[in-house]
Amino acid sequence: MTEINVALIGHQFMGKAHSNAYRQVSKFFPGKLEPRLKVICGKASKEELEATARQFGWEESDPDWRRVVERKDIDVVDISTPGFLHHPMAIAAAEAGKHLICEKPLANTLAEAKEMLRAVEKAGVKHYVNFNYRRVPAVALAKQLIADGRLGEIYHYHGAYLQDWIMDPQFPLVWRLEKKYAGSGALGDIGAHAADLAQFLNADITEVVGFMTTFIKERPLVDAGPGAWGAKGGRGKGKVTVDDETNFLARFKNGSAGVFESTRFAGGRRNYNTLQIYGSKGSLAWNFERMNELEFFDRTEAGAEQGYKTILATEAAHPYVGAWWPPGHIVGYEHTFVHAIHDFLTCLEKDRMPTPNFRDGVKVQAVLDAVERSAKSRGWEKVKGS
Ligand code: SOE
Repeated sequence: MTEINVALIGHQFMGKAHSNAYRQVSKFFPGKLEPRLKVICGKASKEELEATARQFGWEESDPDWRRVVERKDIDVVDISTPGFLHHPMAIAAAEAGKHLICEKPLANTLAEAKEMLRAVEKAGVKHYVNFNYRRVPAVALAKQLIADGRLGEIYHYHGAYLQDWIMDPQFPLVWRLEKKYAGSGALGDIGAHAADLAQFLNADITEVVGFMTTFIKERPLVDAGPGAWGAKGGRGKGKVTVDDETNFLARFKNGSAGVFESTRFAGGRRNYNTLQIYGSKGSLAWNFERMNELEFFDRTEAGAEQGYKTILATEAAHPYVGAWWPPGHIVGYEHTFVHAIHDFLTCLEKDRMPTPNFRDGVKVQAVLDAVERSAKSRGWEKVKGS
């Protein structure tokens, strides 16, 4: 067993999900490499950071990320921070020769994403961007069915990722609602997942036309404490500078047509990440809120038997699930992070490049960039890739 020393930057939601994955991976996916939780960084008081380190089993904590990425004893740097920090942290870590894991979207702009890709390729390190929904077993099964030709020629791809967590006008101005921290709103946060899944399952997106809406244009300022980015003290309201929703149409390289929607104003949809794919021989549908189920319509079946069937993707033959539980014992959101860390460690062990990596991250960023250009030009825009 060889230990891989990890430094995690980010101690909130994603920091907790990644910490859990590092703790679990070797228990369920034992391999030659085992992550060692060396140090956690974050924007927090010393006490809060130390408490998070103890809670999730990190050996040390350090508020100074620049000091940490330079440490000689660190092999992997995991960037789980708000988007505006991805670029400086990834460049510094790559220049220090560290393998990189970075939360999605890769960056806040296409230019930043391209610089990050150049830095990791120049450094010759492994790099992964955490579009974790690719590692839902039902989605990995969908990929297998498509690769086996079970859908035939693809005509349509629909990607709708709906949430509702900021519908209350009293919800404060957090960092995700400010462009300088998040880059964009629904588009970059959840539309990025929809774009990555589409390019993973179907084909590259070549051109788009879209529009973006901000329904609530200012929100209460709150002091969310030392651990939160974007927190503003005092009273009054601040301007929302990102989209609350984005819709766009897309053309794919394989000639199929795409429809995309990402919003945080779909009441009742808590994390409703969905896709539908329609081909000449079959169709697929998937909804994260029923993440273990894949709807499959086989158009080649005899007429009387034609219809959607629900595949419960928990059989040992389905990707990843055999490492967890017997058939029917479903898995959850946190398992996708464990699958990602397992695959990343396997790539380190076998000297392979993980997927999706920063090159895939740039391809998603190029789609987001084209959508934002279209929202301004009000016309079709080409996706300017890597
Ligand atoms: C908020 O929209 C969020 O936490 C996203 O940032 C994650 O990528 C998604 O998995 C869940 O929702």
